[in-house]
Amino acid sequence: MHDESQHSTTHDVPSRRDFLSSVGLGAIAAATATSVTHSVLADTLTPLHLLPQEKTTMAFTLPELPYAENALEPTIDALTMNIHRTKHHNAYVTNLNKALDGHPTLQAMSIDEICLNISTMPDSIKTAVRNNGGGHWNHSMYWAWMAPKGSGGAPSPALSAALAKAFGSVEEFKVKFAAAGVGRFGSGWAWLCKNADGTVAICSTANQDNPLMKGIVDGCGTPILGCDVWEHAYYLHYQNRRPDYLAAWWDVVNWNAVNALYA
Ligand code: MN3
Repeated sequence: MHDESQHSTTHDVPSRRDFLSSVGLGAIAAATATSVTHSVLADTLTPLHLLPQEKTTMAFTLPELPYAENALEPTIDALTMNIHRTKHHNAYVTNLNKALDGHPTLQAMSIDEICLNISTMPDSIKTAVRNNGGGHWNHSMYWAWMAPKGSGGAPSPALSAALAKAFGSVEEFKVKFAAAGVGRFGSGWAWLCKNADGTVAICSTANQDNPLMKGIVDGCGTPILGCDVWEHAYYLHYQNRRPDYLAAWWDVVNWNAVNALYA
């Protein structure tokens, strides 16, 4: 465990340096209307600082979308986007902050570090941090992993080669990824992960767990793409038809973001 007595609110930069220093969608929170007209994250992804950039307060905050709420229609309707972010995601942020209250060392961590160090969290808050910290990381990335149709680019040559090696082709990857999402019983996420040797693999997790959570989720690499398969992600438009949501979702995947995370 961390020695919280030695630290106050002023952590220096290295201590909260993001785990994936070369990849980061941190700018998502800062992405404002001025940057949303491009291929969405192309700008904000360089230099990718994974999620929360330097926090200016001890509290985590709900990121803004890097596109309009209706920008993903018809694949994902504006009302779903609104409820999903301002209600569901916001609740994860609120409850994460509540759980971390009184733990300044943990508050000073980035959300990447929180997930990576989930096993070392105090027992009294571990479940709350796992659920709500995972929820915050997963959703912040989910917004960044999507882009309006036509603006998300395509898999890079390097990523395409890795997908072909692992799954036969990019199209076969999509089928297998969707199957992982459909096969997740109840609520959870489907993931594409990069292994240390550059190979890629698909996995899925329950609830708000993610592959960064070593000690809880083992055997997965670093997540470079994830899809929310909780019913709240698709129910208004697709009702019970999770396979239809997963099939349509490729229209709004932000491959530029995935490529950057793979690189
Ligand atoms: Mn969700």
